[in-house]
Amino acid sequence: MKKAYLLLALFIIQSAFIGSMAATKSAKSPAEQLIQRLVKIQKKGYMYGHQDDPFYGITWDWEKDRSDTKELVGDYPAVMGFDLGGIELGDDKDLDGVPFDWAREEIRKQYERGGIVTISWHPRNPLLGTTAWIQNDTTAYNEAVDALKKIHREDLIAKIDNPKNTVKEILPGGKAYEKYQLWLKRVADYLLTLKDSKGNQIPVVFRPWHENNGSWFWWGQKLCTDEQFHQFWNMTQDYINAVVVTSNTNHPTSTTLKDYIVWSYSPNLQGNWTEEQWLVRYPGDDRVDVIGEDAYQWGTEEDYKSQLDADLQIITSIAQKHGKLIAMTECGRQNSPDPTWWQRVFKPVIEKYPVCWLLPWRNYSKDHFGASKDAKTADDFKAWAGQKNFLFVKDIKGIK
Ligand code: BMA
Repeated sequence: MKKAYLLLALFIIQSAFIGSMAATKSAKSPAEQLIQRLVKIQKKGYMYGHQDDPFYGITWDWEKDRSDTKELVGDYPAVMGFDLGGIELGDDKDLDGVPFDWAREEIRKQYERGGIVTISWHPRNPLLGTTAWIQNDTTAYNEAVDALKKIHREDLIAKIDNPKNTVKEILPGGKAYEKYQLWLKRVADYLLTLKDSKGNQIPVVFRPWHENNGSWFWWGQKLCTDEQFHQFWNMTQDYINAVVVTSNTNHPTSTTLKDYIVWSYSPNLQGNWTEEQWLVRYPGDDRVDVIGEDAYQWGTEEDYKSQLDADLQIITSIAQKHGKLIAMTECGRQNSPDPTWWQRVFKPVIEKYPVCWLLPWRNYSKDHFGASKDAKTADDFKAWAGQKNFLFVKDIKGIK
C-alpha cells in the first residue's frame, strides 16, 4: 500500500513538474515570441517591407496573387504593411480602397508564409469627421474665425470646434470621447478577426499615432500637449490590449490582444533630435517594443542623408539603452526619379545602424515608393536585394 502511495505521489510531483515546464514554455505570449524572433532576424540582416504590397503596384491594381516586390526579386516582402484607416467608421474598404476582408486574407497568407505583418492607422478626425490630415480643417477654422471677427461675432468663435482640440476632446470628459471609444472597439473587433487557418490569433506589429512630431495629423505635435498625447496613447493602447481573445488553442495562457500585439512608436524624420527631446512623447519602455521613424526624402539628397544619419544615431542609442528594436517604419523617394537612389543614397546610411526592417510606402499609378520592375530604380534595387543580409520572406521563414 505504502509503495503504491509513494509511486502515486512521485507521479503527481512529476506531472506537476512537466506541467509547469509546459506552462513556462507557453507562458511566452505570441507577441513576446515575435519580439524574440525579430531580435534573431536583426542579427542576420534587415528585412524589406512594403505597404499594401498584394493589392496594387505601379502598373496594376486589385489583381489577386500579384506583388511588385515578387515580380522584381522573386520573393515577397518579409514585412507587409496594412492600414486600418476607415475601419473606425465601419467602412468595408480602407482609405486607399483596400477591402478589409481582402486585407484579412493577405495578413493570414503573409503570416502563414512565415512573414511579418505591421499595421498602421490613419483614422478620420473624430471631432470633425474629416480626414486624418489636419491642414484643411485648420484652414477652414481660421477662415471662419476671420469671417466672424469681421462681423463682430466673437461670441460665436468659442462655439466652433477647433481642430486643435481633437485629442483633448476624445479624452475622458471630452465631446468626442464616446465616439472614439466606439472607434477603438471597431479596431479591436477587426484585430480579433486576424486568425490563421487553424483559428489561432495572428501576432502583429501595431503602429498608431505615427509622425506625431509633425503637425499634419490631428494627433501631431502642435495639436495636443505632451500630457494629452500620453493620455491618448495610453487610452488607445490600454483599451486594445485588454480586449479578450477567445479561440487561442495554441496559447491558452495568452488571453487578451496584449499578448498578440507588438507596439511600435514611430515619429517622423526630424534631423535635430536630442535624446531628451525624442523621449518627451515616447510612450515608455513598458508600452513600446519597436522604435523607428518614417523618413522619406522630400528635399535634397544631402539634407536627407544627414538628417537620417543624425536621427538613426539618436534612435539607436535610445534603443540600446532601453532594450528596443529599431525600424524604418516608412521610407522611400517618391516616384523614384533617381535610378541609383537605393544603393547610393539610402543603403549606406541604413547599414550603419541595426535596422530590423525598412518599409517603403505603397506603389500605385500616381505615386510610388517601393521596389518594382516598373520603377527606374529596378536594377539598382534588384542588385541590392541579392545581398545576403537583405531579407525577404524566404530568408526569414526558418528563423523562429
Ligand atoms: C499617404 C499617402 C496617401 C494615403 C495614406 C495612407 O502617405 O500615400 O495617399 O492615403 O498615406 O496610406
